[in-house]
Amino acid sequence: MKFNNRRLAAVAAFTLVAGLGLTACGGSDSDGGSSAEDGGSSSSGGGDISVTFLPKNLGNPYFDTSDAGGQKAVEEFGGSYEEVGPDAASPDAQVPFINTAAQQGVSALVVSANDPKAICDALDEARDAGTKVVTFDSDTNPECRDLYINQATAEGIAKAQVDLIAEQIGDAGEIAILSAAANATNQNAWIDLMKTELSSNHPNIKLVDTVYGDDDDQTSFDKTAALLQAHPDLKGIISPTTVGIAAAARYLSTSSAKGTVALTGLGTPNQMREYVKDGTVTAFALWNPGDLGYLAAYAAKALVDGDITGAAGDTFTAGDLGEFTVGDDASVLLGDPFVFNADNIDDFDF
Ligand code: RAM
Repeated sequence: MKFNNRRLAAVAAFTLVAGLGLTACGGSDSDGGSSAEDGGSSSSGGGDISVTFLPKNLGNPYFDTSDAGGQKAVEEFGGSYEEVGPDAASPDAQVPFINTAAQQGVSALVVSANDPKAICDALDEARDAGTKVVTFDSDTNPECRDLYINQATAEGIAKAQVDLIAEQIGDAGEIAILSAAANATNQNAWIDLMKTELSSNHPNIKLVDTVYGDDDDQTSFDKTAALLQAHPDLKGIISPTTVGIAAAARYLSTSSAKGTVALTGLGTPNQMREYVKDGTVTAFALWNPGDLGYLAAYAAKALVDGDITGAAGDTFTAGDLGEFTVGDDASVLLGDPFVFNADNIDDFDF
């Protein structure tokens, strides 16, 4: 994976969300992950620090990109990298992978959680065995990990998506949410805040349904079809998951609802490009998943080295991304969400 560390100050002018610092990322050429169950692994380098990335599930381009960012960081600091994970994003599917990593005595685990509680016992055991635990993307309960790497504030992510749908449907009418797994910490936090934002500032938008595609392409596709059938007056869908929005766009692009039912949410430019170009989607948001994984790997190293403990005010340097400060609840913030549209989508490759 190659990084282009050009800061996209010029592109910021196109965004609906102010103040971003998104880094363009060239290529999503990771090996797509591996499974502890099938004995596969994706390792590199040597060194004293071993870092295992554990995404919600394998086969999701979002995590391919985030974990490739992690691999780049681990290679920079001379550690050894591995990615493992389950096929399905279900609450406790990650437990065997956590147990294996603990038995292997890895220095750090970097995890995106499918459930805030279901993996906590396994993480506690790993930490007792000396493994540092960093959550990224989707957190556990704070007591289950050493540090959480947050892609953007939950409030900012929620508002960006509500602003987009409001703009696309004239701030009035029925909308639905197509989410990821029902227990996903990140999506559930964003959905709660989207509801607050809708009721505070968009009285004429009515959220009529929330459905769950489990971050599975086919399930998300089917749930989109069912939503349209159940709500004939639907004017828009927000899908706060890269898997969901891509599946929904694929469904809409060949349906009679194309162009009449708006779709926005969180997507990767490479998955959404054709749907922006064919008019199915106008604009959607995200951050740079590669930067998120890169930051998480450097945070793991800082914990392992004892440079930080997760206390508020701790600082560490994350390679090319520069210095970061630990905030409340032992969390570190990457930056702001970014809005992609027809004017800028070709500037991105991830
Ligand atoms: C999916 C996953 C991930 C989320 C993105 C936006 O890839 O659910 O956790 O952050 O969407």
